[in-house]
This record gives sequence, C-alpha cells and structure tokens, in this order.
Amino acid sequence: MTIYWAGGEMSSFVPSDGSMYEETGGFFDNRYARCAMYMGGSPGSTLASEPYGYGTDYWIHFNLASSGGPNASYPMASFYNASGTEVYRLVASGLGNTEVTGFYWNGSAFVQVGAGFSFTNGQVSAFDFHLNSTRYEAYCAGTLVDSANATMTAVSQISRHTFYQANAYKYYSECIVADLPTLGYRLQTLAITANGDQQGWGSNVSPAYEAVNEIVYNDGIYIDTPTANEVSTFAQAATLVSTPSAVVVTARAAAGSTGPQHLQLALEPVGNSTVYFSGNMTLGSGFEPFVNVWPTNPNGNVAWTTAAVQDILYGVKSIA
Ligand SMILES: [Ca+2]
Repeated sequence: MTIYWAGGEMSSFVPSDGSMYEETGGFFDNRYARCAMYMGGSPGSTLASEPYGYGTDYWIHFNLASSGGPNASYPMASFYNASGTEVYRLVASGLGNTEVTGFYWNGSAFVQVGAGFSFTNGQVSAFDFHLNSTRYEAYCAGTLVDSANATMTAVSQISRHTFYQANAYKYYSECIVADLPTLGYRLQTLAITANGDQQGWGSNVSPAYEAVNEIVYNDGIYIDTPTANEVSTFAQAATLVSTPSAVVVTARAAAGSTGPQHLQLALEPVGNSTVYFSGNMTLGSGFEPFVNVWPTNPNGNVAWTTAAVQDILYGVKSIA
C-alpha cells in the first residue's frame, strides 16, 4: 500500500480565505486528532491540498461532520488529475441530512455516477471514497453506501483534492490518500512537545518548539535560518492508538529573498542517532504546506513498529 498524502490539520492544506479555522471544541475524534478543520463562514471557501504522488487507483479517507445540507447542489469535494483537470466531484444537497452524489468528467461535461447517498448531519462520520477509471465506491462508517461501474477515462492519476464548504458548515479531520483501501485507516497527530536534539535554526520565540507546535497555525511565529544544511528536530510525546502504517511529516514553510530556497523534511526514529531526510522541496515566497510520507522506517527500510514511532523526532533541513 502506498500512502500518497495525509493531512489532519489546516497547516496541511491551502485555505482559500480566513473564514476557516481549527476547531478544538469537538467534531473530531480526540484519540487521534487535536482539532478539526472548520469551514463555515463563506459558502465559496475551499480547503485544497498541494499536489501529491499518484497511481491509477485512488482512495481518500476523511472524517467529516456537516450541518444541514444546502437547498441547492454545491460541490463538496473535487478531485484533480496530474494535469490539473477536475475529473471527479462530489455534490452535496438536501435540507435534511446531507445528500451526496458523484459526478465524473467525460471530457465535455460532468456525468452522474451512482445513485447518491445521504449521511446524518451533526455527527462525525468516517468516509472512504474509491475511484479509478471504471469504478466508484463510497463508504460511510465502513459500509458501502453507493457504487457504480462506468467508463471514466478521465478518472486516473488523481493528484490533488479540494474540499468545499458547500453552503453548510463542514468539519474535516484525518484525511488520508492512498492506492489501496483506506477502510479503517486513521490519522493520528503527533504534536510537538519539546525541542529535539538538533537546533540549527533560530526562532523568534523561545523555546523554539513553541513556534511550530501551535494548533491554530500562526506564521508570525517561526523558526528560520540564513544558512543552508542546518537541521532542527523536535520531539513529541504521543502514545500511539493504533499500529502505525506510515509516518508523515508536514510543515508550513517559505523562503526569504536571500538564503536557502529549498527544504527537506527530517525524521529521526527512536533509538537511532541518524536523521533521515525527504527529497528537496522548492520553497515559495509565501508560506505553504509541505508533506512527506515515510511508508517504511528508513532505519533499515523495514515496516514501522509502535516502538519505532513512539518517541520519534522530526523536523526540517535548510537547502540552498
Ligand atoms: Ca508557526
């Protein structure tokens, strides 16, 4: 199984405006998450992922709570291929429980596929959507609630998704994208609680970890360095709820006008003094999310174990 992307907080997404925020008061499973991403202030607001790797079989998992549906049809989620073409959309409607219907792009229009399904408003439910060029499936709480076979040539190589507010409030959490069934998968946030063993970057707050562990993200407090090849790592103290399948490191980052223009995300499994790095990521002039998935423990390229993840350090490296 390849996990292409995962994001559990606003800092893994690109919000379209300031009407969205991290809700800590409920509408998420607090065994795994420490907030939900709230969309409610603006009907047109969106929460987009950056592009990620892709295959030909696409699964997306997320937890969602929604208010009463709109009295018209609005896209609730859109899926884009590697060329940026919207190839599938989920449309929400219904004044009672939210009703969701799938549509695929046939090259000139969106065509309905499946009968649609509805889900109960106001409660957190797990959703899994499966898409490839011949099949659509929707699962709610692990139960198949809609499916269809169709020739959907455009539906392949999905590499980006966008959630829409769809004229009714939405709370998203625990989003995972993979190439094999995500049913039963969870995303646990391992929040930073202390500085790690390397602090090559400076910070405009002290201690430095408080610049990078906020729930409601704040780009005004940050760590930074004018020098390439500097590493900072941070510690977390989570107790894992489930056996780990992959470790995902995320960061919001931006480049200054001078100094390092690239970033690597960093990972240090417990009991190992070696820090492992992602590939180079190109920074922009404004803050944006960066995500790297480690499907196996880079210390030996073996499957992750609870012990190996339990006390992991993670962080960043500056690259010229
Ligand atoms: Ca920050």
